[in-house]
Amino acid sequence: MKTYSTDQIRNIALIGNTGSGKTSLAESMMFEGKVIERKGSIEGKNTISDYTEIEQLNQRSIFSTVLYTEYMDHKLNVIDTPGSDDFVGSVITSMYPTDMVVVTINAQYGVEVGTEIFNRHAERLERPILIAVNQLDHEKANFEQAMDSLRQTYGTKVLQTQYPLNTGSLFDSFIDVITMKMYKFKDDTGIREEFPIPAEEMEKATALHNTLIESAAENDETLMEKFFEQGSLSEEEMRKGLSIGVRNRQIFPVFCLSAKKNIGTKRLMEFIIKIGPSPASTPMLKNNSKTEIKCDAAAPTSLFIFKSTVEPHLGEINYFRVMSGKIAEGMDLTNANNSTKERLTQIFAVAGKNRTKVSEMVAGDIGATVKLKNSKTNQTLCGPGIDFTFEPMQFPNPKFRTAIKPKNEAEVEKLGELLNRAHQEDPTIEVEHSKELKQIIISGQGEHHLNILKWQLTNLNKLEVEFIPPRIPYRETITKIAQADYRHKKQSGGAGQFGEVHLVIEPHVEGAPDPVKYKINGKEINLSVRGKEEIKLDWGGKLIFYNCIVGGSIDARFMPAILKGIMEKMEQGPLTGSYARDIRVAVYDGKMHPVDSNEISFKLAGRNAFKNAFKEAGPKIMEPIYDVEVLVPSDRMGDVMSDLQNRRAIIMGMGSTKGFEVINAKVPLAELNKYSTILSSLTSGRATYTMKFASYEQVPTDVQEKLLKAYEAEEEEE
Ligand SMILES: Nc1nc2c(ncn2[C@@H]2O[C@H](COP(=O)(O)OP(=O)(O)OP(=O)(O)O)[C@@H](O)[C@H]2O)c(=O)[nH]1
Ligand SMILES: [Mg+2]
Repeated sequence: MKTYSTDQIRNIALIGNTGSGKTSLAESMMFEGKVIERKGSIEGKNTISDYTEIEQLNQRSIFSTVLYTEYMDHKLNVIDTPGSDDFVGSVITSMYPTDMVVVTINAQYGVEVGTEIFNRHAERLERPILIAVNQLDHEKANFEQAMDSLRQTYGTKVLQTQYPLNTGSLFDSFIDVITMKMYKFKDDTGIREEFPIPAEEMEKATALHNTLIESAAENDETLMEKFFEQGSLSEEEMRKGLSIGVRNRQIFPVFCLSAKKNIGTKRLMEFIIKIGPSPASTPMLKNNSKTEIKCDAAAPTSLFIFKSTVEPHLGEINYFRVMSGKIAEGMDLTNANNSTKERLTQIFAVAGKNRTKVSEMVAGDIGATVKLKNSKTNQTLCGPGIDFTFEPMQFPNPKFRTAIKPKNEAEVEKLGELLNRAHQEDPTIEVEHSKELKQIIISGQGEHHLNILKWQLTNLNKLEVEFIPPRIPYRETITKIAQADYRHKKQSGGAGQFGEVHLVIEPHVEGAPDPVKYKINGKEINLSVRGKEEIKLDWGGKLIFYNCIVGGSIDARFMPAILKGIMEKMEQGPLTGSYARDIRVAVYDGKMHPVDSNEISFKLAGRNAFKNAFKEAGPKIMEPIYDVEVLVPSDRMGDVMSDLQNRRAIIMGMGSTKGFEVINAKVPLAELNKYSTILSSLTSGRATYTMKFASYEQVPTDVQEKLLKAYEAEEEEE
């Protein structure tokens, strides 16, 4: 393959609802660019993009696939993405290295929930948008209805550049109002004939053409002046205006397509090449000193790795975008995130599982390499003279969690390694080896997402695993003041043990003054604070420890042991064994024995005094509460609301955006188990949500009772 210069490269990501035809469109593009000789199909399980076994089994994309095609002396890098919200991670990693997204719309349904979800990410990443209304050959295709839904979602930015002359199984021609021609296609060969616009279409085509010229003019002052003077623009001026409008996200042009019959693919590619942004013209990732690195082939070399995976028989493969400069086979680079020296022993242009070796690549191009020692997704490789990293890609919070264990206990280490790798390949899979819950917790974007992981572990890694309900990380705290004394005494042969601790505990409130005096059960306890330790707990909240010993009733050297005993109980709370938080303790008196007192004795005395006081101090279980935002079509609002109310949700607000209702609520994590699956079935997959940890709150009394009973039963079992 020849080396393409920066301005001969275009990078696009195909995004859209599942089933809209992204993979089929990619296939059609590869076919038109002659990267493949024969066009595969989803049903034939032979597309170049969906080449993995699991994708062919499911007949849908699960991973993003890097592809390219060559057309009009340009290299078009195309990343095909999955359309299910469960795989949003791959959609995001595909948008970062590309300069524009092509949103595919199923002409039967118009804008769908997936369109909406991924559009939000495109908006956040400020990616220009082209819209491909696909499947116009489908019997139920309805172009006008699809256009209406597009206008509802994207507003006046939607700009029609084409319209079909017939839809359904006979679909074979459309009018293009940029070139002002009619294109007619033969069978599904992609071969097209050009005709003048038929007389009966002239009025409609001219009106759309004029709208298009006006929109093009609006993006540039000189063009606007020209337009007012002459009432029109030359073809070149129109292209310039469109190009600016597309790049600035002011214009979202719409194209007519049948990926299946190869209709419209070439016109779409021509537009991308002639009008779409070149890699040098769009703002890219910023580096760690917040400067935007210009996509300039003459600058020093930098690469950003946006995807790492393991391919059978090949090992780890890293996909990158050349952010600046040039790379050549054999080049030495440094990983700026971890200082590892890396060599690009081979560089590939990639089309699915087919890799073509190339000798060099310039800024803006997308490729892959193998055999890097210590580099992965989100890291930057730099050539001589520079040393910076690009800002890492951001992913949404997980929304489905489960505990996982190997069927065979002995394989727990292997599971750990494989999960670690899964996270590296897909950063939206999060893994936590929870000491607290005594479980391995994995989280992802949905049940389907994690079931795919399970399938891979079982079938590709030959590791049988089970999903079990995840425990909830409860916390314990107290609500009032309590006092306790505890004497630890042991006299069984040899040296004895003796320690006695008197303490008061009370809820910790941020900013409260140090305690001076307590009145408990009519008894007054005066304190004089000698020492204060403020411990920020790893699991959230604080423990404040006051040393208020006067007159040497306990030696200062025993205080750390007392604190240690208390910390042991903080780590395994007296109610349910969960972590305790937000408590302050004042140790104000005690007793020592001249011979038998030692650290162990005081640790035990401190621990038990704390435990006894805790039980008297109105102890409460706290549970994690999440901020949940649900995006739901209006007609399903009622079902979703009443389901939320059954989950102890507190509704914080409601609103609507672009045809969807938005519900904001606070919901206990314990009630969110499998929520993504349930929401999906309540709304036929048309709703989505995000969740984010908000705070710990006390559980209601009935829930506390249940938890206490469950813990007792568990203790007895052990
Ligand atoms: N009639 C018709 N069917 C199409 C067309 N494009 C795709 N399809 C069919 O629609 C289904 C989904 O196509 P895909 O290309 O897998 O859609 P996708 O957007 O990649 O879907 P995901 O990978 O699940 O996100 C398949 O059965 C295709 O054969 C088209 O232009 N016309
Ligand atoms: Mg697909």
